[in-house]
Amino acid sequence: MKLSSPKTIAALLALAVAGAFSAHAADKKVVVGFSQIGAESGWRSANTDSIKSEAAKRGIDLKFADAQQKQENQIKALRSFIAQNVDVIAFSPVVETGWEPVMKEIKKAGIPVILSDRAVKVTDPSLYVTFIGSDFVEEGRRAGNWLAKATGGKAVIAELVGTPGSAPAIDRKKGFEEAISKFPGMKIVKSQSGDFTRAKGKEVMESFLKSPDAKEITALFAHNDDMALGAIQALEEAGVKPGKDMQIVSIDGIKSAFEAMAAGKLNCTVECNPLIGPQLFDAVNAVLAGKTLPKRTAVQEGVYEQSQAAAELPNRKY
Ligand code: GZL
Repeated sequence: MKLSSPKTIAALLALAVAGAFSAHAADKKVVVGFSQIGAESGWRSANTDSIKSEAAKRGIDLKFADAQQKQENQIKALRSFIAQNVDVIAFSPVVETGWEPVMKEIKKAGIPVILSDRAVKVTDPSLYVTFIGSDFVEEGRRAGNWLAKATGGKAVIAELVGTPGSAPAIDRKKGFEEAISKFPGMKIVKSQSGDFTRAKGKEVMESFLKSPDAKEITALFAHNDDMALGAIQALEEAGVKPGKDMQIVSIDGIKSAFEAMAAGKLNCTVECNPLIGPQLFDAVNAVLAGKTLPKRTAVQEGVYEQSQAAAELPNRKY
């Protein structure tokens, strides 16, 4: 092909222009819009820290919006990200449903979506590229299996449920009930939402303790550590020894849960890893590089009980 021919020059020109306007010219900062649920728990704060610090480390321009646990605030934030024409949108959906319309608007704007921490129920899976988060059903199963082992399959259980309609609340309950269904001597006699907060967890536990059959309760399953810690406070104020008079199992694995286990007030916490910032921005880079991603990116986590608490405490990053 002759370099001076008009055809060659046109081709070379087109290549040069394409390079200049490539999806991401090397010098342009990647802009990510992130809608976070709120700051309702120690887990959530650690999750936010992980996302913000990783974005800063990678020089990402992060537009961060805190929704104070309200879906309408998340939807407003998502629409503002469309208006700002960010490169990628990521969010942690406070509940599973009600996202289809705004996610269709995002798709129409040609902006890829990554789900962080919690999943959504949509009819069209092409509305998001990947979901990075834990297997909440397995977390519930692990909590149920631990309690069955600790109580010899006999427990009258009170349950503090997470945010109604949220993926972790629905799935942790499902996994826990599946695990204890194998033991006729284990039954849930009280179940109410504490909305994943310490304050509500305390309030609901106080109401459980006022009920006529309170004395029958031998175990507590809390969908997160913050509600368990609130319940522990309520138990102590009522003269009940948490971790001794009542076996308590919760989920998240935050530092305060390890401190409560070391003090003998909590019996087990099932880890739910909030430190997904690195995985999130790896996915952002992959999406912008045009790579295909698995629909689901799992997060690794374990189970910790009292005997391990003191040794594990110094290693806890959140
Ligand atoms: C779980 C996360 C839950 C935590 C709570 O991935 O969505 O929300 O378990 C938090 O502590 O509020």
